[in-house]
Amino acid sequence: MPRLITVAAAQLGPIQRADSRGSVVARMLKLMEDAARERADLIVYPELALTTFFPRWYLEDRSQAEPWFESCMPGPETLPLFERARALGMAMSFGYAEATPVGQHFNSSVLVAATGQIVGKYRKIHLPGHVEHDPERTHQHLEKRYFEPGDLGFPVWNCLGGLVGMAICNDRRWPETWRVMGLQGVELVVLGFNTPSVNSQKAGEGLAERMFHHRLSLQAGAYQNATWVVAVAKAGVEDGHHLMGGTMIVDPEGRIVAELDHEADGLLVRTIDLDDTRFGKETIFDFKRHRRIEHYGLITKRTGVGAPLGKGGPEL
Ligand code: ING
Repeated sequence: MPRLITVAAAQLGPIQRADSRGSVVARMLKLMEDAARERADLIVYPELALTTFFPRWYLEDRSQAEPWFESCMPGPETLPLFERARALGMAMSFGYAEATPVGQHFNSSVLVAATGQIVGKYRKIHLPGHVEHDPERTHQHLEKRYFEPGDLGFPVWNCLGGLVGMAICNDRRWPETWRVMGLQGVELVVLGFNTPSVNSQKAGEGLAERMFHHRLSLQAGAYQNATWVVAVAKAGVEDGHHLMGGTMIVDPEGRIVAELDHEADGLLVRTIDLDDTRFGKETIFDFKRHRRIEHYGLITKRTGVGAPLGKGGPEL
């Protein structure tokens, strides 16, 4: 019996620094109505979906970034999203900047059931970029200045009749992200991203290379863990800074089954069968049968590169 769910990847075009949250929520609600017309069970929005990608701006006084953060979820400006999604019987996921009551700051995402209840929260673990202003860079990428590394791990939740996990942007570049969810049996990973189309430290690396690494990361993660992936961009030019598109749906064999080819607000809707993950999980990536954890110790013992293990001669 197939386990079908209709997913809507809801790409957002650019959000300018001067744009109000209300104007962004209105755009998100329009996409939700469009998704409802296509009978979507789940709508997925990008990373930092409520604001411009503010980590590009250096603020001497970090407290000046507070207006970009949500101190409660839902809050007065995001409640309409929860209420409409519940009325439409649609689950949703979106990214936002989270300020906690005890003064922590995370790049977070929520998974909300069709009942309107938050079933899961994820806090971005792999934060790219830097803390202080870097004059060597063509543009700043200050996620390490404004956010702390996530402290919730990479959980997977029972939702929509399957096992759903979340990741955010840079997380997709790290195989550990995928494998930890794979070891929980994940069947669908939803992932928002805001990816600058140029490398601030490598002038020659432009959109084509960025898109290649984006696809490579998603396809590898999907294939090596036999999971569906819905990856959703915030795209376009924000205050002169270009974010790439690349909203796409990847199947458990690592194939890109659908992709948006523009950088505006837009939907990509597909009905996927979570049972399509079974073959990979029961054969080539039957982790219980094939993995050899006795040889993987370095992965959790070492953070950075250390001494090679080879003794410089035949090991036997
Ligand atoms: N953005 C980028 C991303 O990982 C980046 C940062 C781009 C890091 C390219 C390394 C290479 O897609 C976010 N928000 O993580």
